[in-house]
Amino acid sequence: GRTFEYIKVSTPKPGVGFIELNRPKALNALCTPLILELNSALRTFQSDTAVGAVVLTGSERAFAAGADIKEMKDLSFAQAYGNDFIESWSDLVTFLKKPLITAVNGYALGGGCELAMMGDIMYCGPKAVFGQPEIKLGVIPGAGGSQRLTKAIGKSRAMECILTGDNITAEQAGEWGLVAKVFEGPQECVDGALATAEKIASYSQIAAKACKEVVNKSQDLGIREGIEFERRVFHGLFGSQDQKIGMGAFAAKQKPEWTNE
Ligand code: CO8
Repeated sequence: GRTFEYIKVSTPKPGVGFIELNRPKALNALCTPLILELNSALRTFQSDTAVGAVVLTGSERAFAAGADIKEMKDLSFAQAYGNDFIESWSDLVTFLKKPLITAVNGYALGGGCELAMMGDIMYCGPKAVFGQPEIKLGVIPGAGGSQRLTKAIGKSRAMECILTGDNITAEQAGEWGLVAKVFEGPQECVDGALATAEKIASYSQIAAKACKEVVNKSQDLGIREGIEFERRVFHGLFGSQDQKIGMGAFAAKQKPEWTNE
């Protein structure tokens, strides 16, 4: 495969794509070339039929300490708006149809917190630190933080975090449901993410894709429309081979052999 400068890419378990942010000198600050590499790796995993789920992590010290402040400090409004600065970030969530687990250790600040929240499932280690410190730089979250953090932990807590720039601890993240699980150590967190990804990848990719799609719809639709959407997708799955295989295997007391069709 391709070699990257700012990320490490591997497939450590069956069906699992693994990306480690690797810009240690800048605490994985998200410079444009890093984001382009990340997009490229995710695109490759998206089209690789052997990959059923993806894990994204950083280092023990930092998931990512934010967008690269040195890169953006001299941007003018015309450059930021005119060139749609950071618009390519949103690619990350819109094109990846496979489940993405983000495993956070150390700093996940600003754009780093926003990137972590783009994960379908978030896990963290005991020393994870989440925050949206943009107000200290004279700006605001720019890659979805105000929306995703508010959905995740509620308005009052999100306002407090975003208006003060104060950090959220791993313990708070666990209590408030920002993350699905807080692990005992950084390695346990990454291993836990890989194990969950392996489990997801052992199922029909068609079913996993549909699960992700319907849960994500709950973020955009009202409850009645969301339930109708879910039912249509559920009905649609009766057109898949994997529905016949999965239910047939249950009835025959056998293990299903998915075809992803
Ligand atoms: N950008 C650029 N360089 C960074 C960043 C960053 N976000 N964070 C850390 N670095 C660099 C430091 O400059 C330093 O480099 P050098 O050794 O050359 O001086 C190196 O990483 C190590 O950092 P520190 O020496 O500061 O390490 P400490 O352990 O003392 O502190 C902190 C760690 C607390 C994480 C500290 O580095 C810090 O506060 N970093 C900035 C955090 C921050 O403000 N993040 C938000 C950035 S704004 C943002 O993300 C907006 C998102 C909007 C959308 C996306 C736009 C692209």
